[in-house]
Amino acid sequence: MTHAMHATRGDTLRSAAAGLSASFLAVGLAELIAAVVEPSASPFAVIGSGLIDLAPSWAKDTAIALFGTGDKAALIVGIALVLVVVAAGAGILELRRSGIGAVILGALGALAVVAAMIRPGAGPFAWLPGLVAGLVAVLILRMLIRRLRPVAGLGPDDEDRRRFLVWTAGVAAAGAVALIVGNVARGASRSIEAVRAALRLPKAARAAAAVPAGAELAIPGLAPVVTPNAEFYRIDTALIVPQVDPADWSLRIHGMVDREVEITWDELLAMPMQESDVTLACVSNEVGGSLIGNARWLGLPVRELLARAGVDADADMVLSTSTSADGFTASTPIEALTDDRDALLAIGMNGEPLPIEHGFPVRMVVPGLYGYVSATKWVTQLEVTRFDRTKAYWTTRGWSDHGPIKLQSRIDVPRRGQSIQAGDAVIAGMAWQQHVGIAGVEVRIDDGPWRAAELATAISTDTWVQWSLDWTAESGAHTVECRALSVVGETQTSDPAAPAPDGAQGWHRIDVSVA
Ligand SMILES: Nc1nc2c(c(=O)[nH]1)N[C@H]1C(S)=C(S)[C@@H](COP(=O)(O)O)O[C@H]1N2
Ligand SMILES: [Mo]
Repeated sequence: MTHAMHATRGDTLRSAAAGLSASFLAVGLAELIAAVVEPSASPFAVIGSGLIDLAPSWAKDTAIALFGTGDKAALIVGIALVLVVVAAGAGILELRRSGIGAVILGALGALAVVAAMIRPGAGPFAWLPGLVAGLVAVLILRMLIRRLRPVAGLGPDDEDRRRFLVWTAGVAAAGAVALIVGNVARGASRSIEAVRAALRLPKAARAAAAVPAGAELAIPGLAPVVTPNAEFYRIDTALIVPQVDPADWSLRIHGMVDREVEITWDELLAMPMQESDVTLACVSNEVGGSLIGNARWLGLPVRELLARAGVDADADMVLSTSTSADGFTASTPIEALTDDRDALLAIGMNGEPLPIEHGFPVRMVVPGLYGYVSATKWVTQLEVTRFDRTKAYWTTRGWSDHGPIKLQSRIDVPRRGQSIQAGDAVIAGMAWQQHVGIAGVEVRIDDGPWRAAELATAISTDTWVQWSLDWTAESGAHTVECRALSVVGETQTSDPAAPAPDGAQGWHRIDVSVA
């Protein structure tokens, strides 16, 4: 037993600190290098993205249910916690048996290298941050632990321990500096935000009519009928938001077409733009959930570009692809892109260029379909193809091929579990079935008779609509439920279903206590 030793409790803590500070410096340097040479190759981002892609769809659902649109922050925190445990463990093991901790940290570096290189659109230096992280972690860990080791059978003396602490603190400080410099460097690459801010949108050739006055009931607590961009839900698989410069952007239409078409940003802007109000919804939205929002989009109808390319009669699907650094795909039934609905290649959202996290510079928006089969952000390719030839990001993960939005309604006021005063009260919410339209909403209290709510003026059949009902609330505990009726005579089903594989269904039911 020449290598092994019995560490004191103090040395165990010190060795854990060595593992932590070595790993902290490694991560800091890797983030710094990534920020400079290849922002999307940050080890955190590539490992996180890899986990997102590997995760089964129930895990996506659970993450969204637990953390909502903070699911990505939760993932990063999770990875950081795992790293802290592994790094401390590597330090402790390295002190006990030279080489073990180094192998563990080296393996983490190798994992980061592999994860970076297999990302779609990985650049030529994607391997560099992970490699540097691995080497730095191994060398620094060995250097620090050497200072804790007994010399010729004696334990390290106090002077050695003091020097160990100075070195460990120095390494951690260097890691902090690297992280800060890396962040500043990353900020400099945020210039796409400046490009966006300087853009002026073209005027719509076909402008939308003003939102009708009766569309907004203006009830406190009720979702506004037009969702401000800053409050619009965000769902995507991109840990690092793709930064696409319009000057470098182009869209290629290929596959089962008569002639391939490629258009640049300037060519797109020169085409006649159309404005339309469309409510976007996520298939992962639970009954009563908030993964839905409505905006006024400005863009070019997709059918005009498809007509230019000439679509083969056998094609039944268009596979839209996001920028290569992202690699998301969606499979949209071709009728939804060629019929008379306003399926857009959108560049504007509520009067502004698309926010970067909502797909700048160009995304798809298709009324009536959930986002996972239609709303590709940072879109760069449309492949005209067939459902029996290829699948898309979520449809290879068990979600349904066709994603028409289900008839749904939600209670916003009162909030679930809220207690209100007895007397005159109001119940209000939203109802939607995009591209079909809402004919009415009914409300029932304590399993009593269904009563018709008052419907606000719909902006169009492609948008959600507000509803409200006056209620004389009597004190006690009550349940409130709602259900929507569509313009084609359907009544929202009471039969509950989870989001997977084709959208949640059932009635929204809330408990309210009246004082
Ligand atoms: N590039 C890209 N586009 C994407 C996604 C994605 O993960 N990547 N997610 C889709 C899903 S599932 C939804 S619900 C909508 C959400 O759009 P939003 O974030 O603008 O609300 O974007 C769609 N477009
Ligand atoms: Mo979604």
